[in-house]
Amino acid sequence: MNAKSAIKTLEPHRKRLSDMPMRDLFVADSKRFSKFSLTLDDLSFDFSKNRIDADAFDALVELARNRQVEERRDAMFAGEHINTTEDRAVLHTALRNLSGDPVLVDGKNVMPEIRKVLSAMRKFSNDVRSGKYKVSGGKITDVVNVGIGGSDLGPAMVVRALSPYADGPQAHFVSNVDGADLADTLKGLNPKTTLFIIASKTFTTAETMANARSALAWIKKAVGVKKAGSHFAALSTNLEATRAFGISDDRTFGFWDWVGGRYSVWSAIGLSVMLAIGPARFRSFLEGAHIVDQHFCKAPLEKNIPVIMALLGIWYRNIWGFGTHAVLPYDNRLARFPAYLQQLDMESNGKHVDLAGKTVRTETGPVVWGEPGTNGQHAFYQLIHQGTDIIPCDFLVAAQPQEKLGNHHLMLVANCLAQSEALMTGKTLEEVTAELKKNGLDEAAIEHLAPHKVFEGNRPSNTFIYRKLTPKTLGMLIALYEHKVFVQGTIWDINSFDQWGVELGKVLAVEIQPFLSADKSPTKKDSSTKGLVKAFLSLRS
Ligand code: G6Q
Repeated sequence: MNAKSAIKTLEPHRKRLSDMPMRDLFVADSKRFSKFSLTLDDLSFDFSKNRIDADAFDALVELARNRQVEERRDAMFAGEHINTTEDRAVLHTALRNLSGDPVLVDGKNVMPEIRKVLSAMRKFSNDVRSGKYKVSGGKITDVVNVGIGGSDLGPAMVVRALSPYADGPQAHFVSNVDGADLADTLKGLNPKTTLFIIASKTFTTAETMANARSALAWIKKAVGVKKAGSHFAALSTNLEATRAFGISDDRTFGFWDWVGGRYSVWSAIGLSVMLAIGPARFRSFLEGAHIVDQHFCKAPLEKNIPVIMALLGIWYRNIWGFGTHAVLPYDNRLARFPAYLQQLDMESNGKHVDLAGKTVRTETGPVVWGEPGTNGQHAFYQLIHQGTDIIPCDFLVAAQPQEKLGNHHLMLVANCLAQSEALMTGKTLEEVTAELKKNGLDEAAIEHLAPHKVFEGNRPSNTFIYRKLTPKTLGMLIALYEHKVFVQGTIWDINSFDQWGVELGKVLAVEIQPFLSADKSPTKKDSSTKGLVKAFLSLRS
């Protein structure tokens, strides 16, 4: 059965559940939470506040089975070339394989190479952190990761999330080719004690190379040409280019073409993380992901957290027609987690053709977005509660805070739980009317105000509660979403591991750039592009 027909089998369940709001389902079944929640290690996943009943859930699990999620998962872990448009294996899971088992790519066990790079990263990190590795001004005080997309979002998000564990040099991230990014970052840094990590799988990405060259100029100016090299390290698969840039091989940390950019934080791309939190905690981070990998491989589909996350996403995207998905961490240090997931999900599953190159006949990846609660509550939650779009949400919250600060944490958790409750239960016209009556409003005032205060409810959400935002927990969370995205891609029959959609704009930028310094109109362009070039040139002087 093709993707569309398989997904369509869910339709009768939507029809049935359309007349059964979740609040009624909760009343009817006191065991709903225990039926629709799971625990994995230190993490609890509640998916009971979704528009499902036992039959719909079974049908969803059946969909995963019919779409051969298990077979394709096994193919991924076995190193088959499931990234067909680039003819590559997809093995970010090997980077956190702490089991001791071999992982074969084209018949070769890649684990020894992975361990070799990890051990080189470990040695370098220990040397930098202890001060054994010295640059012109002595011990490194600041590390600037220069990279973009997958070579930036992962480490930047993780370093921020794990800041309570950071006891190494201060980490900074420069990604945007907008000179403001580099300039703002370098302000206040001492070039004599700064290390730049040029993170680029290809070592050809225009933005990264432009930032790397400007960083090199900044260092050379301060310490001279001869000493500049020691202020640079590289994370790349392109040794020729790292050498040409002047970075010695012993400060170049490699990875492989079977590690996709947005899946690369577990690889050498995580060096800035390791420098910040140290090798032992970096290992815990890998361990968290490994726990999830094992769960994904071994747990039956109906108890498999990433599979369930994926199925619920399909349910809402394809059957209920909900086009966006919000990720709302009640954990301020996860501020960049939604942005990270945006790349993971939207770059992976924002596809319009299937594996055979045929136009897909179902909607694929949703728009993913979000901001930390409680800030979001005072901003865009209005639309989530009362707008005309239904937005399935993921709430994330820790049981233990990093800071013991009065009752802040209890307030935070209470808000998180209150939001999912409010979204689910809503508030009926009768309830609003009774409340306004109780407050002494007359009938006219009630009639005027009541409709505005009604919450239709029945708005779905998942909630993750974990013990604490530790390196291990963060590793788990990221891996859960990675596998969710994979399962959805499998069900939609698309390639989640390429990203051809980002190419066209890059090519056109190269074409346009020469027109921006010449007072000459790009003749072959549309009138808007020509007009914008003209406006730019006139405003420039
Ligand atoms: C991620 C993408 C993309 C990539 C950047 C940076 O999956 O491939 O975001 O990570 O374009 O690429 P380089 O690491 O090659 O500079």
